This record gives sequence, structure tokens and C-alpha cells, in this order.
Amino acid sequence: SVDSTDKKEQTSNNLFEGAISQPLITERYSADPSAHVFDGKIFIYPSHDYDAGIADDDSGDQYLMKDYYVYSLDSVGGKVKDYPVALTLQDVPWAAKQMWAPDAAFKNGKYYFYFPAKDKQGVFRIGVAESDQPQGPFKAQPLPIENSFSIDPAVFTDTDGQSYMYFGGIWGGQLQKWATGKFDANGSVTDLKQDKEPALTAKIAKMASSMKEFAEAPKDVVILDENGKPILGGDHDRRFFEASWMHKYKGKYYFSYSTGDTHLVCYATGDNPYGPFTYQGVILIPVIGWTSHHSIVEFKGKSYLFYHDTQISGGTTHLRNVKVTELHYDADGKILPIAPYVT
Ligand code: FUB
Repeated sequence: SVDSTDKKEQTSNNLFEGAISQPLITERYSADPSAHVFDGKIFIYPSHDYDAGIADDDSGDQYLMKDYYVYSLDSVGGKVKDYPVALTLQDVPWAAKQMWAPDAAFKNGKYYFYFPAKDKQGVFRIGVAESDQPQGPFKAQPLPIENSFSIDPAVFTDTDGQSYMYFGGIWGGQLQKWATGKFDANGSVTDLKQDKEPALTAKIAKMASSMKEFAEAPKDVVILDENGKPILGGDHDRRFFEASWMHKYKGKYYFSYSTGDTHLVCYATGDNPYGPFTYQGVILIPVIGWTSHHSIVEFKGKSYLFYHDTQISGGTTHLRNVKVTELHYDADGKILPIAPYVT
């Protein structure tokens, strides 16, 4: 990752917006914040990091999370409300370990919580749990969502009421092990190592009205470069790694994601939820830590970026804390990139 000297140089040319960089949640470690406005408040659905004493590796074995907590905010900058545990590993019959980045959605008067975890065969799947309240506790379905795989679900509901799940992540997220459509346990632990071929990318599936199933087989979220060609596997500054998010701004669809080993959060825009999406630029330059994972939400007329870094743990990659800062667009709808350590 970039050290703080590089960050200062990158920000001295005024290309970047500064960020408020105070940790939001200090009761426990938290990461991968998915923020939504429910009941007039912002609800945050993060991962719950803890130290399992496992050394870092390319498969992310050190991220051994086993439960989820939900938080809410009446106003950005106001007090964070902390709720009792929302879901634990023991509550999910199919899950064995590694409860990674979750998301939530509201439909038909119910709240749905989506989460990845490894099943008993060591394969990441995506589960769903439901509740009458946004903070849970959530009751998990006995099995993962059929045809789901890999990690990082992000459920977007369009203005016509139709919901879609974006998901996937390479390296520890196992997306590369599904390249043939079937899980290959002996597949690469990183990517396909085909630098000149179109990169592996996120998946999208329309949700059934039950919100507990896909209504179609997952499809690729195609990200194109400025010449209309798919971003290539070797283009680590722009290719999809993990942490899908979708939001809409002035009628355009903004697909944002993390580039993983180059530690950027960037985005691409399109005209409909499926894309294709054209790469536009960086939203967040590298934070202190390895992973970067975010969400974007509009609240009371302003847009916010929720993200994480490792400030509280002093840089321990798997002990992260959630932050929030305002996000701005220029007159053409371009997002102004954010420098996390400049105010
Ligand atoms: O928190 C575990 C994993 O780290 C998430 O699923 C990824 O997006 C990365 O942030």
C-alpha cells in the first residue's frame, strides 16, 4: 500500500477532496460498512473484525469473523447507536466460518440481511436472514441462496422497485475458482493469471420478489475502458477485485468496487443496472491497511462515503474501523476523489 508520504504528495495538487477521518464505531472493530436509510436514519451493516490470532495470507484466513452487529445514526456527526448482536455463526445452519462483508435491504415490510460465509466444504456462499426491524436480530434461512457463490453481496433496489444483487471477489473471495461455472478447489488462490484477457468481474442477479432467491442465473458486470474494451486482468489499478456497490445519481447507475491489491475504491457508470459500465476514476485513494471497502448513501440531501481503515489497531490488516465522509460530484456527475487523511 501507499505510505503516508505518498498520500501527502498525491493530495498536494488539489485533485482530491479531504475527509473527516474519525472512527465512527469504537466499541468493537468494524469493517466493510454497507449503509442504507431506513426509518429516517442511516443504518450501518458492517463486518465485525476480531483477532483470531491467524497470520495474514492471500486467502484472507485471518478474517475469521463469526457474528454481525448493526449500528444507526440519526445524523452524520451525531451519536452512533449500537444494537445487540444481529446474527451469529451458530444461527446459520449451513455456515462454518468467515462471516465477511454483509448488506441489507427492505422489501414487503421486512428487512433482509445478506452475508457471505464459507460452508462446511470450505466454499463461500451467500446467505439471507430476515427481521421485522432494521437492526435485527435476523433469522437465517436454513440454506444459502441457490446458485450463490463467492463474497460481498450488495443489494440495490432500483426506483421501479426491482432489486438486484451484485457480488463476488477474487483471491480469498474465490471468484477465480468459479471461472468454468463449477467450483475448482485446486484453482488459483489469487486470480486467473491471464493479464491480457478480460479481467474476472463482479456478478449481478435479479432478486425474486421473495428477496430470498435469485430470479435468474448470475451474469457478468462488464467494466469497459475509455475505448469500449473490457478492463484486462493485468490492469490492477482498474480491474474489479471485491466490494461491489451500486447507487444511482441523476438517472445514471454508478457501479463502485475495490481494486484489492492496488487498494483503490473506484467506479464505472452505465445506463441500467446490468451495464456495461464505463470506468470513470478513483473514489478513495489507499487507506492505511490492506483492504478498502465502502458504500455510498444519500441522506438529507447530501451524499456520503462509508469506508474503513485500520487507524484504531495501528495498521493491523484484519482489525479495521468504519469511517464516514461527505462525497461530492462535479457538474458532469464525476465523483471527486477522496484523500482519507486530509481535512
Ligand atoms: O472483511 C472481509 C473481506 O475483506 C471483505 O469481504 C472484503 O470486501 C474485504 O474488505
